[in-house]
Amino acid sequence: MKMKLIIAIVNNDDVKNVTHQLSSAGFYATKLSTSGGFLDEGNTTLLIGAEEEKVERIISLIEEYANKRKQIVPANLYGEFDGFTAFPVEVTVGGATVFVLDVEQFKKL
Ligand code: 2BA
Repeated sequence: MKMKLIIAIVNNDDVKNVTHQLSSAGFYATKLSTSGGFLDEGNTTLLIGAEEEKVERIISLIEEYANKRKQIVPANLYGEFDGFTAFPVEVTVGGATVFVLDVEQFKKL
């Protein structure tokens, strides 16, 4: 059976809902505390190992429970202006950023 590794970066506000839904549906997930390189705010990276045919279901669960949100960031962080003239700029964050990788071996020892 082909295994995949789903790496999903989820907003901290949504992660409880997402992991609850995943485990209720019988999927395993590992949570890593991470932070975004741009906003420098905490988020959570989920590692989810699953058979290939379950990947779509997992992604749609994540999609359903990870919300898109708008966030105001200083424009100098956004790279448009320098220093004191910075006006806030709105960016859309999430719902989730998802990578799907092939797994060469999966073992529980
Ligand atoms: P952050 O890096 O803190 O990015 C937060 C939000 O800021 C992003 O939301 C996006 O709207 C904006 N943003 C990030 N980098 C930008 C840039 N260079 N120029 C303009 N706007 C930028 P999302 O795209 O939803 O990403 C949410 C979080 O997911 C990111 O937090 C980061 O932790 C992760 N992420 C997103 N894309 C990634 C990638 N290609 N590789 C690794 N991690 C990624």
